[in-house]
Amino acid sequence: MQSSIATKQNTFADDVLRGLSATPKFLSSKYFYDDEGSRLFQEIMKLPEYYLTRAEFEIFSTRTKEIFAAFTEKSKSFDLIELGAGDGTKTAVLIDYFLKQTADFSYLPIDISQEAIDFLTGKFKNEFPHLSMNAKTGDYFRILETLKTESKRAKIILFLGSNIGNFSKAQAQDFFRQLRGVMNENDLLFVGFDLQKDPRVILQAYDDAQGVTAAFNLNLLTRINRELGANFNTNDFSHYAVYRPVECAARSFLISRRAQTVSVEALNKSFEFAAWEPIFMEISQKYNQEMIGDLALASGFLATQNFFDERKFFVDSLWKVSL
Ligand code: AVI
Repeated sequence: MQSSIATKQNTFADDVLRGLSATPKFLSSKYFYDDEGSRLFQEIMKLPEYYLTRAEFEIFSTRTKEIFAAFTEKSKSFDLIELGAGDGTKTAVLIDYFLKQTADFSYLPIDISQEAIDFLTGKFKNEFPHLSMNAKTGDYFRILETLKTESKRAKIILFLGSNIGNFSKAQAQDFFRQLRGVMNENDLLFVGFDLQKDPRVILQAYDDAQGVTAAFNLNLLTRINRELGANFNTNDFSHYAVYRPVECAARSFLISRRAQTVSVEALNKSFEFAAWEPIFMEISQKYNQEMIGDLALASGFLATQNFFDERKFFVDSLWKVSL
């Protein structure tokens, strides 16, 4: 189960109103993950075109020992904190190894979705009966703020799966700066970035042949229908993905296939769509090593070690707090 990567701020209705009133129109991809959206994302992760999950899993499976050495270099005991933990498949590889090393650590998954946390807790209790686990639901930064003083142990914060890619570069910097603010000197950050590669490979990952990514995007319209009483007809919109190599970003849109009016009961408002008008749905920013180093520096960190998969499709980058 994938969960939302963002923190709770505005309501869904506020954000839909803002996005559909804007020019150009947009909707936030953080709302993709209702039950059906989470199920579709699970399907995406298994698609032949969607290399990201497999590449990061490869890193966790082949570099486990070195990752453990890097995590325990300064502090032998630590809290392993995962932001937006999802189903924990990749983290399970690390946890299994850490437990075998009799490492002194606790696992603290944090998510804004109670459902995601309940699923993960059940799964890990079963898989790792000896794991000390303390799951939390709520706003990342508020929880991390309380942990800053509550726990004396070093924090190792995981932000995996290229979740950072769904932020623009400015939003990513802002997010990391906020994280820096709740971290202590010996804490570490471990971030998964999708890397630049053949643009065709990237584009296919966001425009798969089976149309699962299209369904994943369209599902947000269905969610707006259900939760806000809108009357979107999903057949009147089509998914369109682009990858722009200069900006290193994949973007997805829903295109209105005809001129139409959509009403949203909860907002007491109607929205006009011109024929072929786009709604911007999601950014998936891709990085290179230089961009990662710069982003770390700009947000108060130093990127100290990078773990790549064999094809260099993906990197998990270890960041230290810069003083
Ligand atoms: C969750 N996130 C990292 C995914 C990505 O690759 O940007 C979401 C996704 N969108 C379409 N396919 C997958």
